[in-house]
Amino acid sequence: MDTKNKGFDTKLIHSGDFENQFGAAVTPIYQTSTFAFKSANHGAALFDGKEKGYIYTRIANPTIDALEHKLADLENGFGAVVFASGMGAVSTLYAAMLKSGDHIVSSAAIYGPSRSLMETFFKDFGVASTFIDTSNLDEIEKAIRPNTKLLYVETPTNPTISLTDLKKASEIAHKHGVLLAVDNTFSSPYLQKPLDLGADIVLHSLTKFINGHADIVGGALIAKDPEIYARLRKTMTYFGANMDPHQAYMVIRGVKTLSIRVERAVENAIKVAEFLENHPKIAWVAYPGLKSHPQYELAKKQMKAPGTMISFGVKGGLKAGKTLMDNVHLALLAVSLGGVESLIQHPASMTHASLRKEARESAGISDELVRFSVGIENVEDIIEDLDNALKMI
Ligand code: LCS
Repeated sequence: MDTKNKGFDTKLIHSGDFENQFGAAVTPIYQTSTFAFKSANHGAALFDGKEKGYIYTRIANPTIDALEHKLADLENGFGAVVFASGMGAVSTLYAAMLKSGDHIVSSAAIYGPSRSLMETFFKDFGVASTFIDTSNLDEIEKAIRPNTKLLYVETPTNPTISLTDLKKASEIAHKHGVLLAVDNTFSSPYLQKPLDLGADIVLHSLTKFINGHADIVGGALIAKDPEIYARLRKTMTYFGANMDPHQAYMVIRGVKTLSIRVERAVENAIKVAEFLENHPKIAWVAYPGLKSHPQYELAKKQMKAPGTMISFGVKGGLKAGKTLMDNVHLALLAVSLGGVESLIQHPASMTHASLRKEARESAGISDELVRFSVGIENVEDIIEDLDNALKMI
């Protein structure tokens, strides 16, 4: 079905659909590594690009294609490339867009391995990096050098829940001939569309909101420009970080309910954040739906709703935070986020443990910070669970 001028929810359900032999209502899984050519000339024409068709699943596959079309449509991009994991997308992005002698400017508080990969492997390959607070636009301007090629931003950031003004950040980047890539994992395209705000590339860990059911890992890059899209696709094909057809089928199934899942989780998150902010044992709460958040106004402007991720500190610091985490029973004590189930975790010792202590501290990832991913359970139960755990401190 042509979903070009249709609404976001219609695209969630129907974008990427293709006609199939038996009229199956869902996209079939083409679980095959390779595709037979009709003749030697046909095979040669496919490799040469003179004819369109499938060759080999690392290069392209109909089920994977269907997901890529849907994601490109949801983010208003030219094309999408999907990966075996979010980190497959991160490493392919760096490899495709940066070479020895180049420089990247990035948010200091990003997913730990996205930063560690740059500060270890890519540093050894001769790529320089500067990690700053991208919510401060002056810092972006100051960090850009003549050899800067990429501005890489997470908004909201993992795990500090800080926002960057994407419209203004893209203007600064483009003024200096720098491309803006945005990790949109914490928002999902339902809440925020970076390409519409001026970004050039969007990244997702599909593991999170887009799949939404904690049963696969996956990643995606979506580009606005055909040439950048081609470069990302070529790099993925060489590095072999491709998605599997069954994985793609799972994401196609999961993403169909993105709007209603996120809407319910946001409703819950607002109530959980208010509960935490008013609790005497809580020291601070970072959630852009609270007036106390420094970018409360930016969140209203840039995002459809303030998201489902909350970070907070418990009075009594790390020790008290650990007592809380050990005593919640409804929320799983687990990394990952953006699924239907509530999750709680401790970034300094878990998701961001790969960062140097100084890097964590300068990024505002304090030892006391606890991260909560609000699910779609009954909110009274989520709050009761937190309340009971807080009584144990
Ligand atoms: N980008 C962000 C913002 C992430 O949060 C993650 C994973 C990735 C990229 C990488 O995606 P993956 O390879 O795991 O699909 N974030 C995780 C987290 O906060 N807890 O566990 C994984």
